[in-house]
Amino acid sequence: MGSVTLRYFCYGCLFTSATWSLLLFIYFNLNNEGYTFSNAPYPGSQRVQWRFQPRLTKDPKRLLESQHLGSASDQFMKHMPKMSENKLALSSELGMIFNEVDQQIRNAGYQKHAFNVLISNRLGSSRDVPDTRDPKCKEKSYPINLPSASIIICFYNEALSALLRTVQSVLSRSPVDVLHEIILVDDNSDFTNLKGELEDYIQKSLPRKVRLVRNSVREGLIRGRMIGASHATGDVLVFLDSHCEVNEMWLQPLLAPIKQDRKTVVCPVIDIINADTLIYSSSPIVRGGFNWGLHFKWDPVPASMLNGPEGPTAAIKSPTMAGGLFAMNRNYFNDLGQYDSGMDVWGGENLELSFRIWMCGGRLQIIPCSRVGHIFRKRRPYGSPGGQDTMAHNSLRLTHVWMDEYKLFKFQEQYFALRPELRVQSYGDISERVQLRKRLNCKSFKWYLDNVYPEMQIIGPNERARVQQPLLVNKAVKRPKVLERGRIRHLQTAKCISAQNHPSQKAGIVVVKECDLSDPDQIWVYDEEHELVLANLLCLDMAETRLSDSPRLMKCHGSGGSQQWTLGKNNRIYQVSAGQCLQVVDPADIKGYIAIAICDGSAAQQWQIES
Ligand code: UD2
Ligand code: MN
Repeated sequence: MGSVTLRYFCYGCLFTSATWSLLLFIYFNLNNEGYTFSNAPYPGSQRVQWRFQPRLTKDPKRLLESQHLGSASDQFMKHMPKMSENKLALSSELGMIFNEVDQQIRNAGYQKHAFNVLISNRLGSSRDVPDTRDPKCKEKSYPINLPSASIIICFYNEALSALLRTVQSVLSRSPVDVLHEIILVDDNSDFTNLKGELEDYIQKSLPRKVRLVRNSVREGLIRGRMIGASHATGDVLVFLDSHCEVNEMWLQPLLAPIKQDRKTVVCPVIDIINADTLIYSSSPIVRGGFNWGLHFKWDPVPASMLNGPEGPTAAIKSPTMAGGLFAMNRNYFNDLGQYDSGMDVWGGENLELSFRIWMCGGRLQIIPCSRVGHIFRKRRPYGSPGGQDTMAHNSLRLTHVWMDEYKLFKFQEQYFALRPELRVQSYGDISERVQLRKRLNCKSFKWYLDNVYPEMQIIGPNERARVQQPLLVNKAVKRPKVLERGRIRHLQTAKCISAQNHPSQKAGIVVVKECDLSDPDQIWVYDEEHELVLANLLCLDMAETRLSDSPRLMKCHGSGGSQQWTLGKNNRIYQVSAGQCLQVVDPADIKGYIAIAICDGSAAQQWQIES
């Protein structure tokens, strides 16, 4: 009797544990597929809101599309040491140089593209980006029957990984039924991977709605976009640069106002993708203006526009657009005269189109609930085929067509004073554009200034322009929070990082010296901006163009880059924008020189912060 009870008891246990195992198995599997922690912050990105996001979409069509991503990122990952995708995303050291190949990719990338291509390649063809929209945007709803969109991306010698990320971000963050097509226009690039490899990728990994058009000669971005537009069949044209990443729900807020009024042209807010770190961060809400040198600039938004009933989600009337990112009804684009095809390569087309929109009966808006990131580079990595200054050529054309009497006493006066040779430079035939202006019955430039851009002060020849707002710079007002405080000891030599001379001396280099526990001038602060501040005075800084120099002390600038360090694994101190690690040059040398070098985990590269 006893043994029977025992037997049934054992069966019971077995059954219960099998049920539990099954339940646990189901739980973990579902969980795996459901949510992963994405958007791990890089150093310096603390101001950005990070969030949990479903990694796999429930929409089968989009699921199919997202499965294609794997192969391309694998290819970009081939120089990466073995790390799981998740670890990589969580790593704050995405730019770390591990070997000569990495160094080469990084150097060639800066030379050819003027941004960190090593990081771009490691990110691969897709990643999550922080949702930078105002929370109120998430409460907005949009009509179901939105016009269909043709996305036009014209590129010249773009880094393949950046181009593919642009395309993949559009594919994964646009509603399938609204996204009519993506037209890539190759403006006769020279780089070989933009030929076969790109074609292969499009064929094998992208849906049919992505098409590639090749220009047989370099046309420049203006005629290039017109060629793209001539192939498009969607209701609305959406232009993007080839190094963008669109954000969550970016498209609907652009299409809705165009659906309501075909003559409304809209721009998203252009978020910042840092050229050195590829960190995606939010831009303040600003609008487009210009100065009399015909350079585009950002202006603050008049407070009255932000305090309306729609609050921070309201469309903002903008006198001009930056140029790269905007949406416009396709027929309206054609009716309004597309672009001036006499303009070459780069520059001025954005102001020309902005003036034309406003003066010929349309309007231009910035839509704060639509956000698109753009890699802002410090220089343009290409020239024009004949070496001409195309910005000057294009500006001459636009001033003669659109600026009436202002071209004489504003633009010419200011511009020609600095560039007298332009007085005699020919700018080609503008008669067609002048006729277009007549045919469209456009208003005067004075009307535009009075009604659209009254903030543009009429400045006399000897008056100086009003102080302008800085461009897209997020400056820290408060000092960032301290994470650690103490001496930084080099483990191998047991010496501490100190100023070679005095810690208040700007541009003075740092070296290792005997640690002196009573010396406050050896105390470093490591803060949440990833700055290393010595004696509460200056920041540890790397001259960006001369990586072979010693690290030095400079005024803290609060914008990362040359002053951004991470205290990483293996006791290393990693310079984020250089992708290298801090080391003592020669442990035996009493001069104690410090430099940055490829991170090899050696004893010379090991440090500890001691409070
Ligand atoms: C800004 C605009 C850009 C354009 C320009 C003025 C933004 C974010 N960007 O400069 O779109 O309006 O001002 O002209 O507002 N490209 C070609 N062929 C060329 C040269 C460039 O296809 O001969 C492509 C290039 O690969 C890129 C796009 O045109 O995708 C814009 O060029 P950019 O990124 O060098 O211009 P950017 O952002 O400095
Ligand atoms: Mn650009």
